[in-house]
Amino acid sequence: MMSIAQGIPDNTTRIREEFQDRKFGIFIHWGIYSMLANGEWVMHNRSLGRDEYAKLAGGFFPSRFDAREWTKLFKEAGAQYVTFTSRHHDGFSMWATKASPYNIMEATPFKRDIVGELAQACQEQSLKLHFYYSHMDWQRTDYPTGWCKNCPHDPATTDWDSYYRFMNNQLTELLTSYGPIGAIWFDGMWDHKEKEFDWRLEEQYALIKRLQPDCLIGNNHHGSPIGVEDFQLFEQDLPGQNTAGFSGEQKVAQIPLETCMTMNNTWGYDITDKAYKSGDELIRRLVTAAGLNANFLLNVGPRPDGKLPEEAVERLLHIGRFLKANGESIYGTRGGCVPPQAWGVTTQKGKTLYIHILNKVEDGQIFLPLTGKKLKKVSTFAEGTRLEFRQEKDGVRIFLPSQPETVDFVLTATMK
Ligand code: FHN
Repeated sequence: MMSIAQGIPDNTTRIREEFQDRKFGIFIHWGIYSMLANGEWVMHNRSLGRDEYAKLAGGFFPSRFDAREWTKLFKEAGAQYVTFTSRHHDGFSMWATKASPYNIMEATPFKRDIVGELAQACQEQSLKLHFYYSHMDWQRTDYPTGWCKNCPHDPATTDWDSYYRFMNNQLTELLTSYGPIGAIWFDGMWDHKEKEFDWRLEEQYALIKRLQPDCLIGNNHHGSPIGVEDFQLFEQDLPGQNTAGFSGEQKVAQIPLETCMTMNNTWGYDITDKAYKSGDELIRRLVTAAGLNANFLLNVGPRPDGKLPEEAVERLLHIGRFLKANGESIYGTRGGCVPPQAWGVTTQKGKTLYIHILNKVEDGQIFLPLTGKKLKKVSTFAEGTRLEFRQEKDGVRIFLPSQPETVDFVLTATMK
């Protein structure tokens, strides 16, 4: 149902808020590229021809894949949703698609519907399932080649209408075969930087909303949100930053936000990439994202045998322990009314302000620029110990006990 006044579906506020409440998700980059153990761009980066690359599928047999083991771990990590690469830029589909034989059932000896198994396992753990779906395709000959020219397409076979139909058929399958889907997460549109290229998003987005009105749409086009997109994406950066160079000119929009990030430097499995951020560092990013009103989508790149790298498992369990103890100050919150400070960030739920002290405070006190608001009570979140505070002209000064050696020293403040 559309609200005529606004031209956006009536359920929009509800589904966006539910998404914001979930706060923490797991991104999974997995495909036949994992066999080459050099990231998900290996086909492009090593200039592998499409025919040669496609032969990898014949050897894809992830004998240790167990969707239930994954989702049990994600749940233990405190995640509330999972975003899975149904089809990445290499064009290989990880489900039983009828739109192309280049898929897990027909092109591999594995012959198990990985998306189907994951959908089932997510449902069992009450994890929302989101689908990553690449707009760009390095394999299909009807895809009009853009900026990524490693697999040049023959102009004679390029056929945008056919490719567009193919994508919509696949999206229809994904949205009609695997139960309720939380979001479609597009990527790769930046392959066509020329303004006149028309991706016909309006029609595609309408199809998604028609098939599943509660399905959110996000698009990693590295620009400001377009049309009915429900959430804005930031890759390897927190909202407002552009250290990784993917955020371009986009300004932080007034819709839900999501930061996606790798644990090491690569999305797909890379056997040499051991540059993992520490568990504490990942917690800091998650908490900072929450303070900036954003969800945090943390990536894992499963190995070709279907197991998750041990480094990833260890970090997920570490985050899980933190969220078990401190989840109340993260889930269901929004960025707090105090903007990020040198000492950390705040999150908020109604009149409760959660103060996350992420950095060492030298003089035993922190100042909250809280104009026009007064505090009733401040205590430590873990023990509930009452703390002294002083209302000043421009805010509130809180006097801290000795700072514990934890990554996030959480305080709870009640506002009047
Ligand atoms: O090219 C992809 C990349 O492989 C990965 O999927 C990331 C995830 O945000 N997005 C693209 C780069 O923007």
